[in-house]
Amino acid sequence: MNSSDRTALTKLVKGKALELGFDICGIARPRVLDKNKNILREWCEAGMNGKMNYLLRNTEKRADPAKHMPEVQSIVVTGMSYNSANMQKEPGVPILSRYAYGKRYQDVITKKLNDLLIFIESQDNKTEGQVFVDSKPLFEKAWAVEAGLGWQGKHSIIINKEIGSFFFIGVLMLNIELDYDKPEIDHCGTCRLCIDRCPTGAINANRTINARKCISNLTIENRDPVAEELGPEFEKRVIGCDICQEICPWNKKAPINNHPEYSIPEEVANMTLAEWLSLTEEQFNRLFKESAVSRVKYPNFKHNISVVMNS
Ligand code: B12
Repeated sequence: MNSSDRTALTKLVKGKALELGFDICGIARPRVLDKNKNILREWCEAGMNGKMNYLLRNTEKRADPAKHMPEVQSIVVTGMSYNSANMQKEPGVPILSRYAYGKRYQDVITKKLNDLLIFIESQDNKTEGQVFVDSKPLFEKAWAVEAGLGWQGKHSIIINKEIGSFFFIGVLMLNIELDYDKPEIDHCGTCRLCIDRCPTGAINANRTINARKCISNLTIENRDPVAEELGPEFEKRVIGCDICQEICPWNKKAPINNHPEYSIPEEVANMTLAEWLSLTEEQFNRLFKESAVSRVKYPNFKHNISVVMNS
């Protein structure tokens, strides 16, 4: 492909990504992310990964896109905002993190990236691609930085100048060359609001977090029920946590999105404290079957509600 065809196709790919419902899209040049690999290993050796032992498996593959797709030439990275207009309405109820409001992002984004791939194939029939949404070992945040979507904030989440940090990342590797974007630079400066605001002191000074203390990890990934004595620190966060993102100045001016996929169902938004405390297994299964909440089993969810509300 000559350079003007490549530029034209790049424009089409980015335009199609927006048409499919992504808010931002950039393209990274593949390379081996050795620095990230070393930081990950040191982080796990220091026990910062908590019980997420899977993060130490496949570190070579996590750092090298060619180990997933030997013929990779471009890494398309998308961001889809979940900065939803609708929120929980009743005061004093257990707080859901926004990423658990709507449908599982892995399902939503995988479908959209597959549609994007079909579109690119229709433009160039030699195209092959692979989709990644938290499904295979890959440094998704690092690729978002490489593709110019944002920088890694002190809370370790990617922040974009226009849409803030409440967005999910999706990755599409392609065997064709497109025009590459430049990596984004840091815009946190001396701000340390997220570090100081985290109620459990889970944010390290080197753009990583301590998962053993992170409320998000302890309420979702850690599979064990939350320990009784931790309840008072959790500020009613029962599934995931947005405190480090809510305090971030870049999110104060971020636009609200209208993606119906990530909107909280009215029934959940209106639940009162009494309704949360008497939530039955049938209601839990019905209300949260398509949401990230379903990663937690009903008995643990009930236990976590009582622990965080007893504070
Ligand atoms: C494991 C994981 C978690 C764990 C650990 C979080 C973490 N910070 O690692 C837990 C369960 C706690 C978690 C929580 C959340 N997660 Co999560 N999680 C992941 C996952 C699967 C892997 C992240 C990872 O690689 N961690 C390993 C550590 C070591 O990486 P790291 O902290 O980014 O550290 C890097 C930097 O320190 C960097 N670095 C630091 N200094 C320097 C210097 C140089 C020179 C260089 C080159 C690099 C560098 O190198 C390190 C390695 O890359 C990704 C999906 C994916 N496959 O990438 C989603 C992902 C990061 N999660 C996501 C989300 C939305 C969340 C939550 C907001 C959900 C919630 N509301 O509760 C919270 C946020 C908590 C937080 N502050 O991080 C999104 C983030 C989107 C974004 N805009 O960035 C992702 C990308 C999923 C997705 N596809 O959208 N998550």
